Amino acid sequence: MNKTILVTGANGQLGTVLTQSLQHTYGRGNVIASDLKLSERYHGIFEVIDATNSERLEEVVRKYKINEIYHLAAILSASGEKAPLNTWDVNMQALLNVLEVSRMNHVEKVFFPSSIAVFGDAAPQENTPNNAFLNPLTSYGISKAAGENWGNYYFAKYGLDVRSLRYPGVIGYQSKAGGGTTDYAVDIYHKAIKEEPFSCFLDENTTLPMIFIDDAIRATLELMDAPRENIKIRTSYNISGTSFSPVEIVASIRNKYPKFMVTYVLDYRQDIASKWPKTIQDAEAKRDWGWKPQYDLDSITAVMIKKLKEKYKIATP
Ligand code: NAD
Ligand code: AKB
Repeated sequence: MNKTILVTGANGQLGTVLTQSLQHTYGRGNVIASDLKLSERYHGIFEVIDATNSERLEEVVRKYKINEIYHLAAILSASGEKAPLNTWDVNMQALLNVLEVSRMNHVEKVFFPSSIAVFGDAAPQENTPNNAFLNPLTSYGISKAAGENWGNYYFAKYGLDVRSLRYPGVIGYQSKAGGGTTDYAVDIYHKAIKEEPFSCFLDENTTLPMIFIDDAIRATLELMDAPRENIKIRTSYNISGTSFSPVEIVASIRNKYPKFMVTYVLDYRQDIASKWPKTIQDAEAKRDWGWKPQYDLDSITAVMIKKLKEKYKIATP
């Protein structure tokens, strides 16, 4: 059967890259991108959808006979703490709409991105296992933990093929990061290649799990392509890319830009980051669908610098 795919939140950091990748694999005419506003830069079919509006979501699902949804629309951790109840409302309503519209309209598969934000200070911070206790401490993390359980519920009760990954902080050059606690690790490269100083909102020794965008997209597509019977975890899979602290990313960048200046001006995001895992254990993802990351910190730095220089048209001396 032909796939007809809907992506919600397609204008975001992950969505812009994922929709292109899906278009490449399944054809431009089979991928419908959607977000709150039309993206001028998008080439392909685009529908404006507020995912909290279930009628509008259903209208588009029926119009294109959608059979697969990548539900990326969400408010992330740092933006989320500015209006916690609104974050809960948006993130939960949007997900419940996607699950219910899918169930009622013969959508076969749903991808729901979860996050390392589901873990709180009750989980081990090193090698955090898939089944660690979840006590998320942000509204965003609470919505992701609840979302994982709703995905599991729709699979168990209705057989809806919901699959999920707990992404670490995603680092990519194609789009800006969208209001998360890990955003510094994207923004820092933009400053470095323009040879401007960077002000970091996290303490220099705060280690967090991170993943390069190519690894994140490949993990998503590999998870979604795996045979149904291989998917043993219907809440969400831990995936690991690499882990580093601000001082380590600065050192990696200084190999290319020895004069790169960084100051540390901590804010409320430090408190969020300090309760998240430092390293992630992803044995289940490796076992069930063969997950293997390809990028470490220095290879991320090399690609980020090269691609951002191309983007900003900065000549290599
Ligand atoms: P982003 O903030 O860059 O993009 C989210 C998109 O969702 C935005 O374009 C926004 O306009 C849209 N959106 C927000 N509310 C909406 C609504 N009501 N209806 C429709 N669209 C709406 O986020 P991202 O980094 O691309 O993340 C995508 C998904 O992956 C999110 O669910 C996020 O929680 C998850 N995730 C991301 C990361 C990361 O580091 N980027 C890590 C873990 C999990
Ligand atoms: C955030 O920082 O909110 C996201 C995430 C790890 O979920 N990047």
